[in-house]
Amino acid sequence: MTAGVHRRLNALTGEWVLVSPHRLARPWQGETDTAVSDENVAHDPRCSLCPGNDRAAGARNPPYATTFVFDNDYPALLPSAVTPSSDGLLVAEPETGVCRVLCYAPHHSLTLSRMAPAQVRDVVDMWAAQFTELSARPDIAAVTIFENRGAMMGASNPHPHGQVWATSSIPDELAKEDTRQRAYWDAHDRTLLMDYLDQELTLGERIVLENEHFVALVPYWALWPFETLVLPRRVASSLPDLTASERDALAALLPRLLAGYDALFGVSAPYSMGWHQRPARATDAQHFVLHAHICPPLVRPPNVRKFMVGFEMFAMPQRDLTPELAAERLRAALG
Ligand code: H2U
Ligand code: ZN
Repeated sequence: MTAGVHRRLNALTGEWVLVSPHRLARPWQGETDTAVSDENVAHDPRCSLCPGNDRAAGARNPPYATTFVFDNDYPALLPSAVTPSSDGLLVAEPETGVCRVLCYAPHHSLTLSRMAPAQVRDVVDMWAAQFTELSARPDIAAVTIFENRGAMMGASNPHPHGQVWATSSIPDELAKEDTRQRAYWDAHDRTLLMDYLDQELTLGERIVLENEHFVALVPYWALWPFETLVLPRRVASSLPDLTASERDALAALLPRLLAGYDALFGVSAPYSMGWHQRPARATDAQHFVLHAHICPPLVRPPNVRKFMVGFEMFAMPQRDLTPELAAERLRAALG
């Protein structure tokens, strides 16, 4: 059935993606084994995230040795609430929250893809600590941890860093996934993402990388050409739920996967990565499995990007390369 044009259901969101494999009849001309050339600067005196440097708004970073978290100097969310307003169809609600910048390492050019697992473990622990702290606050409903990597994805700085935005409401993307997972639990007494993972592990064709506790796969419903989903093998609804050995497994899998992207594209791969964890105030989260979405914008190495325009903006997402082929190419790049 999946040889011709078809649409696939995103089981996590309930949305559809159009798949047009025949448009890829043209041969693949990309290199898959180009050496990754990237600058290697340990400390950039002009970088606002390097240890010891002044930031744009005047604060100075400490001489940090592992990870470093600071409140975003230009936060999109503020602690103070405005008054709600409602005038017919013109509805506005207050949104409060916290935005922080998460520096992964002191080294200015060390991407996650090139970090040792022990360093990535520090990053995993930092992410988990942010979730623990922020999700415990009475004014926070959701904690979104993400990373924009590379100029193509709008990152303002090559220094390895991500962000956390904690909001007083549950953002739509998380709300959709939470609702779908809860509905599946209510209907089947089973966990949607664990059933999905079982099915994928049985089929194998979309699995990219796996270890004792984590699996990376190109989801059946992937929107971006080489999008992956990183999943634990058991129900854990937030990063703090992970045991030490699960955190180590994640810290081993993540840089390998990202290095696979670097090898596939022949450049330090641009991407956006986002963690979905249970809503902060969830008292029952047995239905929710934490996961990361990693979405590189590239369709072909080294720099041909997939544009989410016309039909995607006004109708639905569409892709040519099948998720199965994308997984095959990523596996090949991983060697
Ligand atoms: P991006 O690279 O994804 O844009 O994230 C960098 C964030 O760092 C961005 O939100 C913040 C920007 O506001 N920032 C500071 O808070 N202080 C600075 O001195 C530079 C950048
Ligand atoms: Zn730097």
